Amino acid sequence: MTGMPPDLPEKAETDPQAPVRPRREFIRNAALFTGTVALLGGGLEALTRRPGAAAEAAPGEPLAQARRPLGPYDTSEAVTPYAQATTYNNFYEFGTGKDDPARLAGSLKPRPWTVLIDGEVKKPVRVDIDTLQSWFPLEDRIYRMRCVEGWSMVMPWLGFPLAALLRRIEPNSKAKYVQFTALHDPKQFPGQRGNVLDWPYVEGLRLDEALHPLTFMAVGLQGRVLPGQNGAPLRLVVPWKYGFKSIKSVVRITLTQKQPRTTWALAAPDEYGFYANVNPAVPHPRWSQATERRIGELRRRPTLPFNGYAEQVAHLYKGMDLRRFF
Ligand SMILES: Nc1nc2c(c(=O)[nH]1)N[C@H]1C(S)=C(S)[C@@H](COP(=O)(O)O)O[C@H]1N2
Ligand SMILES: [Mo]
Repeated sequence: MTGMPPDLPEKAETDPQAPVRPRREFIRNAALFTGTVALLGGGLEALTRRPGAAAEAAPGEPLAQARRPLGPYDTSEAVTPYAQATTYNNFYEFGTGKDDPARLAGSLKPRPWTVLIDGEVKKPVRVDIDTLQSWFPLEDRIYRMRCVEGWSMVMPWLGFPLAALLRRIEPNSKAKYVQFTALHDPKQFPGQRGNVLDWPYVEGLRLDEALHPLTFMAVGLQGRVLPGQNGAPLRLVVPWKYGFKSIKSVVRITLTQKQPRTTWALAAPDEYGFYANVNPAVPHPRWSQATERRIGELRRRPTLPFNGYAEQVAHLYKGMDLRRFF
């Protein structure tokens, strides 16, 4: 599928020669701009430390409310309003339009849901999502999210570090990578009735990336149960990589010896790589990565190396040619 433009860039925003953004879009953005209020300062409203709480609530329903100071992994930047974070999405299993996921997410049934954890591990397991969630205290993390298309958001996730799960299932000495597989079910995912991508969506990380404390498995967003359009009931979040690495609706986590195949690298190998670390110095072959538009803002802002997480993660890539490992 070489002719197919993967991760369609927002033409009007990334390509200076594209037609001027439709007026409708402009008005929407202006409204967002004035509506963007920092939810932080005193702390984030939301989140629960009660294991299993997310399982009892319906999607979009508030979880137990709590306030807390910002943690070491949180950004203090203004959180993207929930209405935007849940209506402007990439989730090709529902379709390629930004509004397809929110419109069609009702067909996804996040319960019951089983996750298989297997491969090079000492304790493979097939586990129900509610049981899996109950193994860990739920934490929250306010992360930047940067899509390779050139837009970004600030997302308050609720979930647990992937490292906690990996410690529990114990990778063996052959394990070098982690592969993630999303649900493949055209009955629940209308977009899978076509072949815009090879299904199921797959992603992967090197084991040390997977074990990094920033690498997160989300089950909630902004204090609510994760909505279908954001990857219910379980999605990966890797904040220093382009958004496509953060695979949604995960059903399988497999430890492997070899570098796993990943959906976008398969779809367009000259445009997307396995590592996909956010890097403003390396343009996508068809557009620059130097700047981004934070959803809700009018002006573009500079994109930061590793999406602003260089201090925490740059050491993972010492000695690697970062241009090559896009
Ligand atoms: N299974 C699956 N996961 C996916 C995608 C997808 O199409 N299918 N899109 C990715 C892309 S390109 C981005 S930018 C993020 C968007 O996450 P969000 O909609 O929660 O902001 O999800 C990623 N995870
Ligand atoms: Mo993306």
